[in-house]
Amino acid sequence: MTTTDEGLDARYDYARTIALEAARMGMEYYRNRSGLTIEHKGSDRQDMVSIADKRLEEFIRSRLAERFPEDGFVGEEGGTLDLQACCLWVIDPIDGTACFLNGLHNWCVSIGLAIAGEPVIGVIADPNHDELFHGCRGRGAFVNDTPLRVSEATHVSQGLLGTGTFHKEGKHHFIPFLERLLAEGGMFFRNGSGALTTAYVAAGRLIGYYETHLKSWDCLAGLVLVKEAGGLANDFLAGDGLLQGNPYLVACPGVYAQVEALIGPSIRIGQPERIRRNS
Ligand code: 2AM
Ligand code: CA
Ligand code: CA
Ligand code: CA
Repeated sequence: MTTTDEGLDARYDYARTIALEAARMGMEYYRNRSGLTIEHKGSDRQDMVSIADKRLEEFIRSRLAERFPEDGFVGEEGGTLDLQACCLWVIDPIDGTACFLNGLHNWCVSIGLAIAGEPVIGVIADPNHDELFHGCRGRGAFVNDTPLRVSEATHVSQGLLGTGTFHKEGKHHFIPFLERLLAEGGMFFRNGSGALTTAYVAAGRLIGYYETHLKSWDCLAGLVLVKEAGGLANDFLAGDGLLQGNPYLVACPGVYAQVEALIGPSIRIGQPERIRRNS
């Protein structure tokens, strides 16, 4: 890692500023969403995008490039820039687009930073609930100014598990997984935003979160929060996870292994990274 503490501080501060600005822009579009033209990505009618996603990504990308021209960038709507850069921003301008376009409040702006391939900064701005989730490796994770801590649950029956799937990937595994979860006395939660669901795991509101497949812009920022809040995560960035995505599991330490067992061997979830706990 070549970035100094000063460089990290500057990026952490700036990411929070940009996320709040982008979230304010997002709210303008959200209030006027009836005027937005909705496009569909591919053949999945649930997979939507509008000019709001594209404009917010352009905004975030240009603001980052102004301040940190040497950094690389991966965004859901705009593709990639300089993947070899040591500091790589991984952003989702609107995570929860289907909610956004349907008038549901579960959407956010997600900005993550990986340094030398490791997630180190995570910022998730939820303007509908005035919540700014943020964390930086070794410095803890917070919602606004309140420190985050994962749940103390030791069994899936003791809380709610975030989960979800796409039509095209993993759907055959998903229903059997839900059946096993319910049989154990567990309960599922889906809000349509991978970033917010991950932030809720960090906050202890959910005991964990499993998706059959996520993209890095859905969860890289959130991974920092979960790790800093004492949670476990699978090796999501293994292989070509950064660009192609992977199965995804984050959970509090007390239920991680149980959820992994419920997922079963047909989905390769990978080893959890051992996470240091803040005291
Ligand atoms: P998005 O709103 O940025 O596209 C996990 O559910 C993630 O997948 C969400 O964060 C959401 O990100 C995306 N998503 C949800 N439903 C989807 C669908 N039907 N097709 C593609 N992406 C979807
Ligand atoms: Ca997303
Ligand atoms: Ca998105
Ligand atoms: Ca999308």
